[in-house]
Amino acid sequence: MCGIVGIVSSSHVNQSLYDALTVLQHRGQDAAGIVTFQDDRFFLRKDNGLVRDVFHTRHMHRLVGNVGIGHVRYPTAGSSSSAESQPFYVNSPYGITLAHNGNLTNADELSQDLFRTDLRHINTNSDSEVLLNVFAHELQKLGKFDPTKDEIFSAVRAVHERCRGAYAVIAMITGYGIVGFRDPNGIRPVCYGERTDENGRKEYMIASESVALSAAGYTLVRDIAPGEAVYIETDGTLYTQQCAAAPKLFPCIFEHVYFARPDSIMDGVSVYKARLRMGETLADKVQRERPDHDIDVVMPIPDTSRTSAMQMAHRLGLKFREGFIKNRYIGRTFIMPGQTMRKKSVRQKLNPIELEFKGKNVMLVDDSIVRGTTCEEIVQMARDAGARKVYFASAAPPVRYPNVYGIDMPSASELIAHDRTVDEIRDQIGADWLLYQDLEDLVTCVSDVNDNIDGWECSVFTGDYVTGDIDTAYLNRLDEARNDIQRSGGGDAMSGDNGVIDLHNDED
Ligand code: PIN
Repeated sequence: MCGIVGIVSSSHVNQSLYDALTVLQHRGQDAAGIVTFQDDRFFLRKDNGLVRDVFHTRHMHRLVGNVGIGHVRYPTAGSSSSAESQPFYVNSPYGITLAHNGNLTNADELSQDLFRTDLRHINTNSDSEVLLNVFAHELQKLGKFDPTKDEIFSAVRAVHERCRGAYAVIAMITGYGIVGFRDPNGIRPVCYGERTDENGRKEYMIASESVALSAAGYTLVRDIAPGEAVYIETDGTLYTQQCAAAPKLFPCIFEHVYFARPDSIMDGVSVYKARLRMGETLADKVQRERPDHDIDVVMPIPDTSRTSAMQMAHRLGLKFREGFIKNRYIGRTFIMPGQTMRKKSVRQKLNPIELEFKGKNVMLVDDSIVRGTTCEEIVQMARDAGARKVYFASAAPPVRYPNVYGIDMPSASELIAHDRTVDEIRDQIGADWLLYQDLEDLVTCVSDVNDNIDGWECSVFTGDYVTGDIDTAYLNRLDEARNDIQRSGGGDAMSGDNGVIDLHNDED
């Protein structure tokens, strides 16, 4: 998962891009980057790390210009090198940079086509570099010195024809402007907003989540429709066009479960409201399953589940208590992602308030159970703190299938719910009762707001992939690639570790 932003303004955009990336930091803490342009030159700074660590004053001073885009990256298997941080750049045509959230499901085939037919070299394992080169190639085919908006839209149309999977994209065409587009199923979110400067000139921001707009004083205009492109020229002129043959809106339901900030509105749906409803439907399930339950207190596992847990407690007429305190300053970590480290770090991240547990039957609420390792630790912590019985509720249904649309879900074998019944999972995590949200309930929680939503991308719960191109062979290949990367410890040809410097990056 990643966060993307693009701005066309009447003044320098460096600070606003930085602020927006900070607001979108929850979408990715692994790497960050900003590119701007002024007088036909672009300026790029990107590296691994949090936004506050990647950009220093000297970088910010160099990021001049009224147009720019930015990216924050979530760590995924095999994308840990700084060379794979975004935005990516190609020099021809025009000098294009691109920030992408999502995952192309046909990246391997496209990469081959780009190399053999389009004569383009891809230097990383990133599908975002593939996507950028497809877009660049389609623009180059037009062979024009000065691209018109219709030509830019026709290049996006060609991207939709060639690329499959999930992609919310913001590209910057040096000297011309920025273009934002969304895959024909609208799986990943992206919206745009506007504000007016003191001289009455319109300024625009495109971003993954509406919270980035509101925090910067932009008013949400709307989400970019599936398949649609928004092109904003350097002078602030905005054009939109539908570029897909048969667009459908199937947003990723997991954004509402976990990824998005609660103060965002996505495709018309308030994330906060959806999470409140998840708490209500969980409470109703408690009443259905155990009308004579003996829960004393409902507790969130901070932070995401807090909204649902609060509403669940309210609906059940029970006490809501903070049983675990999260260390806010654990964010910067030198520990590489991995199962053992993940387990160890739980106790550094969360600490129980014993008096809330002593002798009580506690209902712990989390947003989801993925690998189950965290839950196992947390259940044990609750027992160690003196709980009599430990119940566990997940605001999402069992996660049983890998995600192929840009959420870094482990391979099926690592998912605790894959090939396990709910009772088996309960025993595995050591809880006295395990309660999962029903999928129909989850869908209800995000529905009834926007008639344009054709359905929800729920593949991690159902194994049904909306793009229709995912089969067992694909998932097996994904698994193997993942294992290979984990065995080799990641890395690629342009990582700084190999002594090769990315020429376009504003290094230290
Ligand atoms: C964590 C949100 N949430 C907690 C992410 C843990 C699954 N995990 C998904 C639960 S926070 S596990 O609120 O953003 O801090 O099942 O893989 O162990």
